[in-house]
Order: sequence, then structure tokens, then C-alpha cells
Amino acid sequence: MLTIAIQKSGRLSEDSLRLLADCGLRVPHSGSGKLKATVSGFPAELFFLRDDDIPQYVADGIADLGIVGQNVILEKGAKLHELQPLDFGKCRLSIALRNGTPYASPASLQGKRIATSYTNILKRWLDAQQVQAEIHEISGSVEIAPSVGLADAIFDIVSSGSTLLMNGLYEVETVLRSEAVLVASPKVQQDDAKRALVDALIFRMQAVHRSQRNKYILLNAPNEAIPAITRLLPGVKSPTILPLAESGWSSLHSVIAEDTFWEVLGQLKAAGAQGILVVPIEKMVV
Ligand code: PRT
Ligand code: ZN
Repeated sequence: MLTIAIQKSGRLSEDSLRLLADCGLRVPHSGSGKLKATVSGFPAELFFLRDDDIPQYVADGIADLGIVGQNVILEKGAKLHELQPLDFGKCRLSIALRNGTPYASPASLQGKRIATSYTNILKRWLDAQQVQAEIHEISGSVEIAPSVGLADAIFDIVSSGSTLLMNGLYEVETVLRSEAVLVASPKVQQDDAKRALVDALIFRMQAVHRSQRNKYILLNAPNEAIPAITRLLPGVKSPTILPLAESGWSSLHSVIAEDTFWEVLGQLKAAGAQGILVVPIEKMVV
């Protein structure tokens, strides 16, 4: 059985559980105080932990896998195998100053006091920039440090930027971009049965991920337009073409990448496509 550590309650919890559910791992409705749960649909057990504890649990092999932000892994310096970026929990770790404080380059931080809960990542970055600054470790509400006179700058997680804005701060350096990742314990490598289970789970995750990046597309077209439309919609191998009841017309089915969708849609119409339907894909294995 695989043990998978996920965040108990926080920004990654819901997306982690949803991803596992999309991969067929059904988690029984757990009471809020629960630390462990056995899932159905896959031989796995979940550990619900604080995100800060996940790297250590996985590094030690108490959990085989974990879902956690890259920012936490880097801060803890844990030796883990990063198996898969998961496309959620996206954020950046940035330095911000009070509005009106001038900033030209990292050298502007020389001798300044910087408040953060990410002391290790900050220290490494300052060292790389050859800047000496005073690092003030605080565990929460970093953004208020400058206004209460505790620091000249902060180094914290930013996503929309609204927290900085509300606190009269502006971002001057993005030090790290982060997202949630699936990590494995080095111990999994030594266990054939567990490695097979990890591979099976990754296979499912990739099918889910691919399905989210692609759409199924159906359209009608006059037969003479089929070559041009096929070039626009190569699909997984090539599109399916079925004759319509009306002679001289066909229905063409294919797969299209979400990020090129709007651009290709215009080209399809120009090529003669009509009655275009685009539907979500539940799972996709190529
Ligand atoms: O209790 P536990 O220790 O498990 O949780 P936590 O409070 O330490 O972490 P949590 O749940 O806040 O975040 C978990 C992970 O989500 C982080 O480690 C990041 O990898 C990721 N993540 C993504 C974020 C954000 N976006 C985010 N916006 N983590 C924190 N924030 C906070 C940030 O600290 C700041 O206060 O949101 C604020 C900034 O957001 P914007 O949108 O105003 O810029
Ligand atoms: Zn935490």
C-alpha cells in the first residue's frame, strides 16, 4: 500500500483531494480531526499534515508520496524526487518594499531589514546577489512588518498581489516561482511493488492532466474542406471522419489543445467548418 501525504487544511487541500479523486482514489468523508484515511479505488492511505511537515515525512519514508508546494521543499532543503508538477498552488516568492521606497537593483537591499518566513531561500538568494541584509524570521502576517516598523522589506508568497497592495507594498524582485508538485521518497526507489504503484498513479495523473489541457471537437464540413480542416486538427493520430446523411458533407471529430483553441476556431470557420461543438474530455490516454 502507498502512503500519500497531503495538506490537512489550507490552500492545497481541496485541489489535492480533487486530483486524487479524478485519478480514482476515493477518500471517505473524513472528520476534520482525522490524521489518516484509507482510500478506495487504489491501494493507498492518506496522511493529512501541515504542509511544512510533508517534506520531512516523505524524505524519511514515513510517507511514500507527498503533494506540497516547491517553495516549502526548497525552504526545508529536503532531498526528494520531484515526480510531477501539478498545475495548482501557483505562486511566487518575492521581495516587496513600502510604496515610495526607491529600488534599483538587489544592491538597494544592502543593510536593510527583511521580514520573512522563508529565511533559507532568502539567505541563498541574498548570498548569490552578494548583498548583506538582516533577515527577520516571522511565522505569519509578514506583510504588516514594514508598517509596524519591524522591517524595511518583506520576502513572502504573492499570488494575485492584492495583499501587497492592501498593505502599501510593491514587488521589486521575484526570487522563485512555485507550484504544487508530487514528490516521492528516495526509499520508494528500493521497493519494486511500491514503484509499480507510483507508476500506476502517475499514469492516471497524466491522463487527468492531458484531459484538462485538451477538448474534444466535433464539426460538420463540406467534403472538399476536409483536407484543410484535417491539417488544422491533427488530433491524437488523425481525425475521425463520418459521412453525414446529407451527401457531400461529413462530420469530423478530433482533439484540440485548450491553449490554441480560440485561434484555431477562427481558422476552422474560415476553412468551411459549421456546427462546431467543443466538449470536455473526462480522461485521455494516448
Ligand atoms: O497550516 P499549514 O501550515 O498546512 O498551511 P500554511 O498556512 O502554511 O499554507 P497555505 O495553506 O496558506 O499555503 C499552502 C501553499 O499554497 C503554499 O506553501 C504555497 O505553495 C501555495 N500558495 C499559493 C500560497 C498562495 N498561493 C498564497 N497566495 N500560499 C500562501 N499564499 C498567501 C501569502 O502568504 C500571502 O499572505 O496569500 C497571500 C498573498 O496572496 P495574494 O493573492 O494577495 O497575492
Ligand atoms: Zn505551513
